[in-house]
Amino acid sequence: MFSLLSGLWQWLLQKEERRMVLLGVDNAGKTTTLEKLKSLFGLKGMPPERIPPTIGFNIGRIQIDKVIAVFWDLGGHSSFRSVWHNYYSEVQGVMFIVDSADPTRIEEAKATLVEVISHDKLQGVPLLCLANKQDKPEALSIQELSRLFEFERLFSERPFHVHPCCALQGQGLEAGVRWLLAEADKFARSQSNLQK
Ligand code: G3D
Repeated sequence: MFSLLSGLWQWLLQKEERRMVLLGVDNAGKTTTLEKLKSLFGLKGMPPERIPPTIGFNIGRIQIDKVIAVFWDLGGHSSFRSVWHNYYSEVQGVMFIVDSADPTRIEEAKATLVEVISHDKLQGVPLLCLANKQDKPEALSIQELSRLFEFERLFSERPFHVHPCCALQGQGLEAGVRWLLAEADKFARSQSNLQK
């Protein structure tokens, strides 16, 4: 009887886990986003002035309502991008960060994004594009970014959302991540139904 009750209790407390990769070219703001997300959801994030450039990768586990969201921030430098695909089969969501205020790297960011979404293992996986650094006066608007990235053409076959944010201050992050988590959850459930 005790083991039955204890099993039931553990089942009630058990939290589902959803895994997501945080991608984007270097300097887009991935690590700042991860650290800010940790502090928005009750963990101790690192202050922006102490964030070192990402060598290798960072992991963040955040509890959002009853779900544990695990974020893998894979380094964005071109030498790290070749290993991103090793993580694709494990994830239920992609968060792609763009520096909206750096027009010189938009083409590189777009080419990187196209390569990511073309990968077999990411077919149908929901994608959130965060248009970061919206606090900067020169930041491109969502409309301008959508035109340059051709989002409408690229994302007809998966859940996709582009959201403005300022990772430094945190604006826009919570709404964006909640959208992604809800879609990642739907995706995970559809995958587990397929396996039954
Ligand atoms: P990365 O992990 O994608 O390589 P980082 O990028 O998170 O290391 O951020 C790169 C730089 O962009 C950092 O500045 C960081 O403070 C800045 N940054 C990140 N998000 C924002 C934002 O929303 N607004 C502004 N204005 N800056 C941002 P430094 O000076 O440390 O290189």
